[in-house]
This record gives sequence, structure tokens and C-alpha cells, in this order.
Amino acid sequence: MKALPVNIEIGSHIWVGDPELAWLDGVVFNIKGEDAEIQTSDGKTIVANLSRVYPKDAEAPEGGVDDMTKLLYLHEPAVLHNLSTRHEINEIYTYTGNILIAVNPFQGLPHLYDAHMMERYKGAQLGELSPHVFAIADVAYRAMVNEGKSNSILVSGESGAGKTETTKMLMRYLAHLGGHNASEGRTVEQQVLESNPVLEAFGNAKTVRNNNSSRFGKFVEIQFNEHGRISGAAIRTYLLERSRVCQISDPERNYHCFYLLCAAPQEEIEKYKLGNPRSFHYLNQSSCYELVGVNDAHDYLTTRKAMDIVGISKEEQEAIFRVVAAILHLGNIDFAKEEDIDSSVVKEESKFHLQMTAELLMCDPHSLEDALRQRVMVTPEEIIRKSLDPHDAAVNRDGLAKTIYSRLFDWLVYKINVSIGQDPNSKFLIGVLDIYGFESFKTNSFEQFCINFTNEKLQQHFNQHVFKMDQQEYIKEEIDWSYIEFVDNQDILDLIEKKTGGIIALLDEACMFPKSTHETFAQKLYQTFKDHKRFIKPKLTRADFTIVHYAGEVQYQSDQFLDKNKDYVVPEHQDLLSASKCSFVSGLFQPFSEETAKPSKFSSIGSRFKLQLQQLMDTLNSTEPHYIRCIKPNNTLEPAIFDSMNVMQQLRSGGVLEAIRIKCSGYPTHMTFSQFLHRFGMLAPEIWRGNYEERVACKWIFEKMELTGYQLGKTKVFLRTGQMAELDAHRARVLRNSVTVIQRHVKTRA
Ligand code: AD9
Ligand code: MG
Repeated sequence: MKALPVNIEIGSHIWVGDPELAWLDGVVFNIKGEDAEIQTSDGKTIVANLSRVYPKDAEAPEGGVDDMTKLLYLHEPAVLHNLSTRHEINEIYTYTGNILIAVNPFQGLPHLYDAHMMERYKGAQLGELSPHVFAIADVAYRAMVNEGKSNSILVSGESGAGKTETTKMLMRYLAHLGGHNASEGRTVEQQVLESNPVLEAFGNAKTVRNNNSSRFGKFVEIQFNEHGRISGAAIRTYLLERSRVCQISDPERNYHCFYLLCAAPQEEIEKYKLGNPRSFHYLNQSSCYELVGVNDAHDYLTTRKAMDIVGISKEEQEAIFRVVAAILHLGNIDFAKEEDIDSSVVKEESKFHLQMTAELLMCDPHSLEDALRQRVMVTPEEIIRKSLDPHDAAVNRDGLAKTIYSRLFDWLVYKINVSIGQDPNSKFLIGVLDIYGFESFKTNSFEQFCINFTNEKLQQHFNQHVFKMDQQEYIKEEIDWSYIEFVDNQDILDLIEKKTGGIIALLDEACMFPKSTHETFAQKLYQTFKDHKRFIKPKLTRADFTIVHYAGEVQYQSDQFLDKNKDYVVPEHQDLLSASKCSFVSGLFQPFSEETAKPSKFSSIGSRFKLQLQQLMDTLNSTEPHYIRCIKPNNTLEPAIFDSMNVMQQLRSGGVLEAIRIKCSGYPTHMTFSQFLHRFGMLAPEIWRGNYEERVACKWIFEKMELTGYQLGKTKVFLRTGQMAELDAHRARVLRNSVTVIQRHVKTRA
């Protein structure tokens, strides 16, 4: 955020930027030109340029405020300090208007979510009780029932910030409000809730950032009937991370389901010839197998039970885990160079795994071997079978594993949706979005590009909403807001998704030309966007590009963009598995939903994702949105540690500071007339003598202080940025003078 034009003088309580702690508080004891000399609260004396100094509300309540908009100075240091103060006393939730900020406590707080709590929040006004996820769910539910309008709750934050846990809590509360009696048997809401462990078993994994990281995005649409009872649901998922199936690095893990299956009851282990996860290539690339506090054997049974409840039959469950086992065996098929020629054979010690894979997938072992070792090339003249060398054969094998796994995941989502069922007569819904937050790593590839594109989309939606909410308050108070400018991120979105000439379009174009490489793709980007202010060609790289996102710059490495964008199943793999004797396996390779039914023309992951995202935005735009921003207070996943620098970055990328910026471009300080008079009445003591109306008295003070640009609403004053500091400075001066007068008075009497 830009420096605010503030009114700082000697004696002012202030915040000053600090490279380690983000902000330090202190008092100005001298000012020389543009520099302030500051005594910080930890006893240091520092000199800082006035542009780095922000006013501090010396009278802010000690335990913080439960809503950031109650802060009289609304800026970065105040927001951060407020969150940290509350985190210290385990108050993990704080509002910013009607946005809920949730700081991950990294410790169980069961009393916060028990049945008693749910009852308390039922029907309570927002703000009446402490901030809570239940309060947001309650507001959404009431708004839906009372106004007959669909609502949505958007949960965002970085990996490990608590999105999925928050989403589950929201779903539990909505099930509580809109649920049926237990006597009604297996209910829709139970199925909705139990879809979580199923999807987590297949779509979550341990990463360095989170032991239970969701490797896909999810939008759950809960449908209600006219009585406000849950009557159906639909789950949409986005971009499962496919590479994890065959490639993991220490100390991460593959998808949970592989470890669950290796810990299954003995008869299953024997049936699938499994055993120690350390013996499988897809698992032993990392030395992490067990998770603290997690019992895979127990979770295997829980997952099976959850599958029962969501309506996956025992036969289907058997087939699902058979396919999971097949993928493990598939990964152990290794290739050796065939003598004298540039092709490969299955290694002798891998033959058992080849046999097992074929058996489990119920396909012909010779066809499987051919599909792995060879590639069919179709030329206008003839069909050629080209042998692959051992390296290419292994890549091909991994491709098959990824295809099977992602089809399996899509099938699970499809099946859960069919089984829960949609209510065609549903009048309204509540959508809950649990989607990856903004990512910026050392190396950023196509996945980060898609994730950050999602976040740009959501950010625009968020900004528009925040802006609209502010406007509503201005309208309610009947003040003039016509000149408040709205700046958004449309230019970044154009750069990425414009139909002709956006990055996604150029990428698709590159994928269609057989001669393109990532370098020609990058060159094309450099040419096309050389004057775009959101695009940078980084120095010293040949194929990287940088996008200036709303949350900061991200440098992308384009080398895998083309491959990752190609939505392509090798025809030999398709043929092999469609011919499986197991109808479940062959079914995975038939179109079973719109998602898996390919349009005949070229389709790319990027374009398909763009379309999915547009559909999501259309849904969200037809709902009343509510926002929850999850914050990860530290990277060591520990309770009671609040890393300010880190949190500040998240507040920036989560758009919380952007929301505040939007507020600041309008009237960041809103105070009721009486609040204002209580604090600043002393600037014009004469108002107490007349019997003035509060509004008139406020106006009198503004005029006396020669302030302009403020607005008086029906019940509140609205201050422009910096005006609060100016009034406080006047007030401090008056207080100082009166102290001096009293001291003089005391002295003369003595
Ligand atoms: V990721 O982008 O899917 O990697 P999430 O979903 O944001 O991430 P998740 O909800 O999985 O994070 O939370 C991470 C961990 O934080 C959980 O496994 C819990 O151990 C912990 N957590 C999160 N929220 C709470 C909470 N409200 N109370 C207690 C929590 N612990
Ligand atoms: Mg998650």
C-alpha cells in the first residue's frame, strides 16, 4: 500500500516499517525535515522518513477489536497488530466488515465447534456473537431462506491456512441447519459430509506445507428445497495435480489412498500382492511413509465406510482399490535396453509387476507390454510401430499411470454426484468454494499459472463485491460517493485469457504446431506483450516470463507448459484399457460425464480450465457472496507463533489489504456522530453549551478545524484518508496544552 498522507508531529504514537517484524510501534520525539526521530516501544531510537510512518491509535482496546472496520486507523500495521493481539488470546476469527479472517490455530479447539456452539449461532445477527465460521454460514442460510436468493461462501488462503477444515465446518453447520431427522436414514447431508473423506483419500497428500494438502480445487453446491431443507448437492472439482502419482520428493507423500491400501486388512494385501509401501517406486522416491497422528489402517476402514454412505457399491470399491493397486505395480515395471537396438524390454525382475498390473486391470499382458514399449505412428502412407528406448518407455508408463489415476478421480466425483443426486426443483443453493490460494515459488510452472489465474478471477469478483458493499453503506447514509474511483485487475485477466492473443490462446496455438517448442512459445509472448505493463521478460533467461499479479510478481518457467497443456490420452492406452474385461476399468475410458466427453476439436487443459472457471464465475455471480480468508500464522505449523512478515504477505495476496485500499480510496473511517463527538468534542467545547443536534455539532467541528472532503451521513461521519490523524493531532495538542495549563496552575498555587 502506498504511504498515506499523514499528519505526524512530535508526540504522535506511530507505526514504523521494520524489515524483520514488519512493524514496530513507538512515539515521535523529534522531526527534522522529512525524517522523524522515534523512540520505539522496545527501547530503540530510530530515524525514519515520514513516508514510512503510520499513525497509531493510542487508545485502541487492549484485546484488539473483533472487526477491522472498528479500527479508527485502517491501514496495514493496525490490521496486522489487531490480528496478532487476537491470535495471542486464541481469538482466531476477526471480521473486516463482512469478510471473515480465520487464523489457523494449529491446535484443536473443540469447544469452538461443538453442538452447543452451533445452537448459539443459529439465527444470531452477524456481529452479535464473536466472529465465527458458523456466523457466516448462518448469515448465508438466513439470507437464502428469507430472500430466496442463492448464496456462496468463498474460502481462500495459502496451502495449510485451513481452507479445507473451514469448509468442512461450514458444511457441518449447514447440514445442522438444513438437515433431516436421523430417523430418515441415510440422508443427503450425511452423503455430502461423507464425500469429504472419500475425496480427501484420493485427492489429498502430505506436502511440505500441509500434512493433508488438497491437491485439487472444489466447489460444493448444496441445494435446498422451499422449506430450507437440503435436497441435493453437486460437487465440482478443479485441476487435480496429476504429476504426484508418479513423482514425489522428500519429505512429501503420494496420494493418501496408496498408503491406506498398503495398510489394509491382510486378505486384501494378499489379493493385490501389496505389502510394504517401501517396495513401490511411486512411493519410495520419498522417505516419508507414515504421518504423525495418522493411522492409515484405521483411515482405510473409515474411507470404505464413507464410500458405503456416499453410495459406492462394494463391487465398485473393490474395483477402485484394485486399480489403485495396479498403479503401484505399474510403477514398478522397469525397462532395460534391448541388445544392439535402440529399444527396450521389460526387466526380468519387473515381469511379476507387469503380470500383476495386467491381472488387476484385467487386460492382456502382452498388449500392456506393447502399449508401454511402443508407440504407433500413423503417417499417410503406413502405420509404423516405433520402439521406445528405456527412458521414453518409463515416461510412457508414467503417462499411463497419471491417466488412469485422474480418470479414477473424475469417476469418483461423478459417482458421488450421481449418488447424492441433484434436486431439479431446488429453489436455491449455497455454494462453498475451497480453492488453492495464490502461489509463488522458486520455480513456477503451468500449475501455478492456472492457480494464479483462478486467484485473479476471484480477486476481481472480490474487489467488485467489496466496492459494492461500501457503496451500499454510502447509499444508506445518503452521502455522495460518485467520484470514488474503482481500479481493478482486468488488464491482468486480459493478458491471460483474452480470446485472441491472450497467453492461454497463444499456448494453445503453440500446442497445435508440431514444430513449436517452449522457446518459440516464450519468444511469441515476448513479442506480443513487450509493451504490456503486467508482463515482464526477465533478464538472463531464455524462456521464463513474469506476470505482475495483483499479489505480486511471479516468474514462470515455460519449459513444461506445452506438455502440461496437452489434454491427450495416448491412443494405445485408450485402446488397451477400453478392452479391459473389467467393466469398471473399461468404463473409466468411456465418456461418463460431460467433463470426460472430449469435444472433437483440439482441447487443452488451459482452455478447458478457463471454461470451467468461467462457469464457476457465472454461478458465483448469480449468488450473494461471503468471503472467508484463511491465514497461516507460521510455516512450522505450530500453535502460538505469529510470524508478522508472513501474515502480511498473505493479507496482501488474499486481497484483504486490497479491500482496505478500496475502503481507503473512499472513506476509511466511519464513526457514528456520538462516537465522533465523544472523541473530538473537546476541539470545540462551545458545542456543549448550545443544545445542538449531533449532526450540526459534528459539522461545526469540521468547519472549525478547516477540514474539507469529509461527508456527513444520516448517522455517521465519513472521513477521508489522513483526516483521522489530523483530528487526533489537534486533539493531542489541546490535551498537551491543558496539561501545561494545569501544571502551571498547580505550580502557582504551590
Ligand atoms: V491446502 O491448500 O489444501 O494444502 P488448506 O486446505 O488451506 O491447505 P487445511 O484446512 O488442510 O489447509 O488445514 C491444515 C491443517 O491445519 C489441518 O490439518 C489442521 O491440523 C489445522 N487446522 C486448520 N484449521 C483449523 C482449525 N480451525 N482448528 C484446528 C486447524 N486446527
Ligand atoms: Mg485443503
